[in-house]
Amino acid sequence: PDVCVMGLGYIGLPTAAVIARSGCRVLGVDVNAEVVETINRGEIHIEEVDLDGLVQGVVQRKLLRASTMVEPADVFVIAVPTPFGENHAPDISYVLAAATSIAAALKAGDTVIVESTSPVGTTDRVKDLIAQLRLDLKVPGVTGDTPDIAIAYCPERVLPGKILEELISNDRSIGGITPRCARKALSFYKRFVRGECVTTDARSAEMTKLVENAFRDVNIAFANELSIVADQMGLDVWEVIRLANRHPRVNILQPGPGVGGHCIAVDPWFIVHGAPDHTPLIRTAREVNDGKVDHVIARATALIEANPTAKVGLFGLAFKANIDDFRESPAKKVAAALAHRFGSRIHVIEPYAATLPREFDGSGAMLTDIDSALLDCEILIPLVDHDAFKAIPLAERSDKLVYDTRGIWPDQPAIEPKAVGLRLAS
Ligand code: SAJ
Repeated sequence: PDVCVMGLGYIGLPTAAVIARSGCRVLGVDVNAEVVETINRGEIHIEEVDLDGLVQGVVQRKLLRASTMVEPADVFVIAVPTPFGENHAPDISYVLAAATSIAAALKAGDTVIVESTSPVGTTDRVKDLIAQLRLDLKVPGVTGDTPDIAIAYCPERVLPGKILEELISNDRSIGGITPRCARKALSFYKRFVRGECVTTDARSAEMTKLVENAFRDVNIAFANELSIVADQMGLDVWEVIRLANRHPRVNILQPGPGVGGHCIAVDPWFIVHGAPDHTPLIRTAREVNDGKVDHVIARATALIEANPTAKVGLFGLAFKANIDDFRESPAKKVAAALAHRFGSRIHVIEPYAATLPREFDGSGAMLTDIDSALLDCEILIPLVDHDAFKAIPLAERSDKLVYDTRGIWPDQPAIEPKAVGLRLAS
């Protein structure tokens, strides 16, 4: 192959497919043999808009193939997960394991690119590891001015649901271990990226990725904190934000039941872990966003307890609007907690789910559709801003008790605080 992509998950598989479509022969490597077989059949194991057709096409044209074993290639792209472990310490063991298997296949002239979101210094660790494993190769930043290989860090910044589009249209930061490494990586990305590719050093590129997601987390935390204050004061936070955003330099994000997904709730911890004494704001933002889940559970519980005969429709389980990804979802956490507390009173509406996730096992809650929920439930609690929920007309919900955690029904009349059991807006 020309290119070897390590890790065939939400980033690796779309990336491998897009590179293959640009005409390169791509080998995708994953430790999971089932994933490898699925892709070699031209099928996919993850959900992403238009990815199935693309993968099927490039597999048929023999441009993409999958394996559990690395093979020699000109460019290696590492797109494996970097979870966090105890005390939110980043775990880069998958990146180092991928680098170890790549090291064995490396030859002079090759380029190694890390794309996995990583704490600052990870690409240096990869470089040192390769230098240690391959004493016969001149490694940039380690041995001499004319290294045999190039090593760079180039984070992705694609939005789930729009991955294929953003992989091509977004600008990229390309951080080399040396400027020459950055130029080498740049020429690779130019093959399939239409956005601007900006070169820098590896550590700055690593930090840039973390900063982007921490920026969003801090701003969402601001909105979530406002919503808790507004609850306490009996104000409509959505109205306040709408009005404040009319200021030409104010742009407050949207409160919700918490922050989900696999990046925004994780990456800020990598910064905190790297500088624990200097990150009170980033740390607090994480805590505010995690704490929002408990606030929503408490408020919903009060409303449900204040109306002991009412059935409850919980709208949405996904971690954000219009996608079928339920992993790390605050909506799912809220819904599962309420399901285990209120059992068969809970009706879950999630057009993107065929069955309730295992977190609901034994709770007695049921999955239903929008129309049945509107017939059966007196309490409605939107947890995700799916378009299908937003489209429910006021006439169908005007007589309901609504706790709108996403602000999807701005025309919904306010309800009497007594009916809501709103003592504990804490
Ligand atoms: N959310 C709110 N209020 C908002 C915006 C988002 O509560 O105003 C919530 C969402 O409902 C969701 C969470 O935040 O639970 C994250 O959603 P998101 O759409 O902000 O981001 P992700 O996780 O889908 O993707 C992010 C993106 N990063 C940024 O926008 C800075 C994406 O560009 C990154 O590539 C991705 O993380 C990643 O892989 O790092």
